[in-house]
Amino acid sequence: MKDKILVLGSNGQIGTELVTALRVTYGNDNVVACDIRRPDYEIKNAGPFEFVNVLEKDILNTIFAKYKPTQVYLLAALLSATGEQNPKLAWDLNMNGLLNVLDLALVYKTAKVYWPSSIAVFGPNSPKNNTPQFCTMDPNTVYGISKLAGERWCEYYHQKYGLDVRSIRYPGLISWKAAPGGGTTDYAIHIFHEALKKGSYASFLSAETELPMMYMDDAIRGTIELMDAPENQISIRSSYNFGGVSFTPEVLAEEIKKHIPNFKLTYAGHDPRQQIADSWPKSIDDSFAQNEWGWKPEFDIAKLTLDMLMNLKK
Ligand code: AKB
Repeated sequence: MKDKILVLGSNGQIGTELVTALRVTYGNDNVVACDIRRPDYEIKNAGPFEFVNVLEKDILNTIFAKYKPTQVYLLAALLSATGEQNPKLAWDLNMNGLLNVLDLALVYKTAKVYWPSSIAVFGPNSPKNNTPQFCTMDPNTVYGISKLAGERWCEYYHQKYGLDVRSIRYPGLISWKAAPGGGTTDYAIHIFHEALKKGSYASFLSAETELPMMYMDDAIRGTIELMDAPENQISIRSSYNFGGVSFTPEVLAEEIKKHIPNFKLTYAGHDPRQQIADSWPKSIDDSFAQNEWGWKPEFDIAKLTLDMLMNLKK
């Protein structure tokens, strides 16, 4: 059967790049971009686009009926920082959006569903260094709580109904094509824009705050590799730990200085995102992803810094 793919939340930081990558493999007409906002010119003109709010189940149903997707990627979500500004909306979107998609995937016999989780599922009592796949998880943001609950739902739909649902716990994602979506890790994108524009950046996280990060090229490749992996290589149906690099604002600033020698990092002062960052891991043990479906990141801090600066300069 020919693949037909829905990407729900296609206009966001991940969706923008995922749609393009999937269209290269599956053909423009077979990847349907869906969002509540009008997409940019490139996405809209390359292939099909539908206005969809994942909370409107009837409309979502008509989209499933129209395309009968073999794969669905659900990316629509509120992230950690914006989630704290509107906790009820974050819970509603992150949870009911997922449940609507899982239900419709069963009705329309969708072969595979992808749903992203996050390092936000960990909390203040999770181990901070090399955080393992299985450990204490006590998230204290509504985003983290919704991601942890979502992971349990994914595993439940797999165990109870046999749905082939796959997931990754993304670290902070660094990219230049689309704007970041309101997360705690967004400083690692703003810093590049400001370095080129002003030669300085006032960070909302303290200089020594270490967090797991990943370049978007790695994240897109890893996501598609997980979706392409044979079913018998996937033992985890909640969500896989997924490692890239780990660094602090200070270490990233040092790397930027190799290209912009006068670059200055300052601290913007108290920000609620610091508390969120302090509750998250510093680094991730992703040995399940490595051993089961061969995950290996390609971008270290030097390579991603060079690529960000080169592309943003253009
Ligand atoms: C955020 O900061 O909220 C996201 C994430 C780590 O899931 N980038």
